[in-house]
Amino acid sequence: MSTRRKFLYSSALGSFGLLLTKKLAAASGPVVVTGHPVVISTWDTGLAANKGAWEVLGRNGAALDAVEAGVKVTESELNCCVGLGANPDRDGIVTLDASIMDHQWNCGSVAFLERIKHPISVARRVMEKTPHVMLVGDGAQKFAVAEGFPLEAPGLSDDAKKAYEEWLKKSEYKPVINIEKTKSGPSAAAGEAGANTALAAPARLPNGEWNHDTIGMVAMDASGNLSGSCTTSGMGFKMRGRLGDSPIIGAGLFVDNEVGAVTATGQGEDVIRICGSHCVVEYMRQGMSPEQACKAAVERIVRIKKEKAKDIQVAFIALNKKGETGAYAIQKGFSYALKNNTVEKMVEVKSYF
Ligand code: SD4
Repeated sequence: MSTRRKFLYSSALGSFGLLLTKKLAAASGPVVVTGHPVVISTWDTGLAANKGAWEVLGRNGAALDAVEAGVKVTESELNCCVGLGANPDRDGIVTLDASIMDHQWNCGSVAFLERIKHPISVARRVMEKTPHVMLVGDGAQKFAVAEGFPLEAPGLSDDAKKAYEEWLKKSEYKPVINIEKTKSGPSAAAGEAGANTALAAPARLPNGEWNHDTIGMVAMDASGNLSGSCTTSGMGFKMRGRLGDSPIIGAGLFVDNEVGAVTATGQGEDVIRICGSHCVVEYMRQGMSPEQACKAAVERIVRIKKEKAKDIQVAFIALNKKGETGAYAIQKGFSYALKNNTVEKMVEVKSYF
């Protein structure tokens, strides 16, 4: 074969090979990183929760088991915003929301659930034992009891009782006129509920902290599979029956095992309106890094909310298939907890403001 013919032959083979490689890559999906488990979760409480998750991930357990075990740690703690010790709604009753999703698009959630200590585990039972994705209120509680979850005594933790009494006093709660809205600024309302002061929950708690917190956790196990969980009591002193984003798959939590896993915290109404966690996953699918994707979703909320964005906090945390993590928030002060084989730390998160 002449040199020129050899060259043409080998470059044709080369192109064919390249084409084949590309096709195979497309058919088999993204690179799967194995052997490097990682877990991230929202806020400081995430450190202890990650430890719980690591008991599973560290012995090569499944991400799904890890994200359930991890957030159960927070549900068991006395906490303003997660579990039965948390702040109640404005009628003085604690109602809990939770969701869970695995690496095969299986998902389950509970909302408006009372007197059950581990809503995340009930969400998992909904996912695994019913043909449904979501159970709420009495139905969710009945299901939980039938599944053997103890019905805890009604009532508030001492801390929540104090906070509620304080809130009632300061806010001069009345069903129609809600004075804390004026204290917290005109955009302190729970989303578009702002049109009606009676529907607004305070943007800040009596101690000045943002009135929201939750634990959201996403993890990748040693096999490279992703899962996520999210559990909360929602906004303190919320209108009775109010649901946030946390129990809504695609809003407070979304896992796509081909792309990444995302969870949200903050003012749920504004996460819901852009299907926040799903939105971040889709940005990552388009090639953005976890942080870029979270930032793009935050910017979308800020664009929608305009001036009102100054008074709300929303943050996303994200994990992609390479095990890379990132986050972004509207306001300063948000951080997430990260744990892998070599690192265990809090990560300060960049913000829009
Ligand atoms: C919610 N995102 O219910 C949840 C919890 C939270 O503000 O952080 N509340 O909206």
